[in-house]
Amino acid sequence: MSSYNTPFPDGFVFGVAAACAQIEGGAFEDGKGESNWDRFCRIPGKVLGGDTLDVACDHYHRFDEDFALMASLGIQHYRLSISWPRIVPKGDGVINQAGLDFYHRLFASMARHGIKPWVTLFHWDLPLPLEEQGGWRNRATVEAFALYAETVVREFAPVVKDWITLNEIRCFTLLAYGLGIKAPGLKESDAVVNQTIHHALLAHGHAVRAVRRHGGPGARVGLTDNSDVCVPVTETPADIAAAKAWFAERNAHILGAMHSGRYSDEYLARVGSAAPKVEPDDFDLISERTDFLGLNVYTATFVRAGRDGAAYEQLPLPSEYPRAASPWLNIAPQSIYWITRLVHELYGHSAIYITENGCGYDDEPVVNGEVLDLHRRDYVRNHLREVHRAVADGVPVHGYFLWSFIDNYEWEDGYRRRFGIVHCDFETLARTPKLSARWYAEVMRTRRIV
Ligand code: GBH
Repeated sequence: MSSYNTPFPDGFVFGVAAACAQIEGGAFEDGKGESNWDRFCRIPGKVLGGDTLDVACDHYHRFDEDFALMASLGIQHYRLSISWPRIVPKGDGVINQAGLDFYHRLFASMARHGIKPWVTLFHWDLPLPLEEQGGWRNRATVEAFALYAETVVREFAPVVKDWITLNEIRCFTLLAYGLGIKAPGLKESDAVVNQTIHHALLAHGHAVRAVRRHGGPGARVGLTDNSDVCVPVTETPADIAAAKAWFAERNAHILGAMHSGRYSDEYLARVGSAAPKVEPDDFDLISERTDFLGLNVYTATFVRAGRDGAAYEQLPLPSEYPRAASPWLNIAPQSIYWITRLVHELYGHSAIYITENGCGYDDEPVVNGEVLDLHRRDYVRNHLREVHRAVADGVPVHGYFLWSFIDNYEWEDGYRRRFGIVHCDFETLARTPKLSARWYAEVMRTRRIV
């Protein structure tokens, strides 16, 4: 039983998240190489308004100010990512010392402000030369990533303890090479897409090994997945069983493969001749033990018990179902309860972190120095209540990172779509904490849903 206003357990982590390409800017500074996204955003029609990542929130030059703002809100945990093209500009073995120096300054500033880093090694920005050699379609990218991961983990092991290997495999494989929405914007066959996913899983395994070998005492590592999430229409055994069957099937190629050390027979039968090519020992790497699982949760599909022996029935969402400005973002707070519970039941994880949860809107003006984003306050509050319920039910959810700290470059939606709890004026680059930031500060301070 969850009484929503009891405190979260000691040790439960509250934080905020962002990613390098989306906030840093400084896209060509200090030796940074061009990335797949630096190129993609310049192809007419690919990104709303032709927005580029060149300046973004200018976090590259303003991180000290940003960490001071975080500290003033009581934020003690920040999930960020490191830019591969800053560290290895050409994707080969040549390291850019100025890139490493930048992150040393950044981590030092975080330490001064009492903020703990949770570092993602890859959040979609790939050195362009690797993209030009096939990107994630090419197994050589896996080797290049292994080298990069090892370099970064070795370098920052003294100051970073919590590592996330990759962010959202689906987004830089299926959406990038299959649906063509994200860089490099291709529409390849299912076979090619499945191969990119296999390569991503291998890259994940290499990063796990890099942390084991070079992370030092206390280092931990996990994947951040954007699993397909479902909610049982009623919380009855029949609908819950249907949700579980749907979840296992829809996540067979990533979470299923990682946790069982093979592609399941059902998955292989489903993809048929589009199955990925697997080399001997691949699954030793893919199924390396991790310390936690990160989950990004935004939206859900409703599922109920199937008729005539079907394992489930997936319901279409009616047009009137509540959603954020992002058309894909249907607001179903129970999603966060069900994903954590199903992941725990299916794969036996003992530590789960919500590494992203949040909502994007277009019209959030600053009026008299304030942004009254009650819609976001409600979104986060309703999701946190479901996290609280999961914790009360014994699901090992150990933390929650709100996406995002600040309005930023929302990939193909450019700067129009705002996910931040801090408003960014993209003309003046002025920061204004929104009402949701003040509200979340109070949650973090009291460790209760206020
Ligand atoms: C996350 O992705 C990212 O990690 C983060 O960088 C991003 O800013 C944030 O969320 C907000 O979007 O196939 O057309 O229906 C979110 C995950 C976004 C995945 C939209 C699926 C659906 C596109 N998703 N997407 S579509």
